[in-house]
Amino acid sequence: MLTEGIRCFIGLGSNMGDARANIREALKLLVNTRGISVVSSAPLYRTAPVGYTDQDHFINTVAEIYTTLSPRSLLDNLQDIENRLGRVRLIRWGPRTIDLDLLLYGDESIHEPGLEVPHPRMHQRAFVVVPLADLCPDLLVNGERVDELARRLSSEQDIYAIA
Ligand code: A4P
Ligand code: MG
Repeated sequence: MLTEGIRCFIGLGSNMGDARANIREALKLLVNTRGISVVSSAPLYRTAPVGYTDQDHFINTVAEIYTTLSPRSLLDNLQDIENRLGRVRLIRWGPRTIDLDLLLYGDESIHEPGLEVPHPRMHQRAFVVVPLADLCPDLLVNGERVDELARRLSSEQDIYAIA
C-alpha cells in the first residue's frame, strides 16, 4: 500500500437519509481519490447532535489517510466529495447528508481564511475524539492524550459504537 505523504485524519458525519450508507460512500470516494491512501477507519458511532440540537442523531467516524496533496487541495477534494453526495448547506451545524472535516494534517497548524487545522472544535467533541482514539490512542490533541480526552468526553456526551 502507498503510504507516501503526510498522515492526516478526516472526520465524517451524516444525519440525513441513510446516514451509514452516506458514510460508506464517502469512504469509497476517499479511497478512489488520487493522492489519498486510506489506511484505516474507526467503527461507526451513533452520536447526539452537538451545537444545533434540534435535529436527528448523527453517524460519525474518523479515517486515517496519507496524502501527497497540499492542505488546501485536500480540503477541495473533501468538499468535492460532499458535493457529489448531495450536500446542501442550509443551517450552520445543521442537518447534512455528509460532512467531511480535515481534523489533523501531520502536526501542522494552519490558520487561513476557510481552513483551520487542527479543526478548532475537535477537542471538545466526543464524536471526533472517540473514533480518533480508536485509531491512534497516544495522539496528542490540544496537549492531551486523545484516549484520555475520549474517556472524559464520552462520559458527558451521548455516543454509542454501532459497527
Ligand atoms: N473549514 C475551515 N477549516 C476546516 C477544516 N479543518 N475542515 C471551513 C473542513 N472545513 C474547514 O464548513 C464551513 C467552512 O469551514 C467550510 O467552507 C471550510 O472552508 P461546512 O462543512 O460548510 O459547514 P459546517 O460543517 O456546518 O460548519 P463547521 O463549522 O465545519 O461545523 P462543524 O464544526 O464541522 O460541526 N453533532 C454530531 N453529533 N455529529 C456531527 O458530525 N457536526 C457538526 C458540524 C455539528 N454537530 C454535530 C456534527
Ligand atoms: Mg464541516
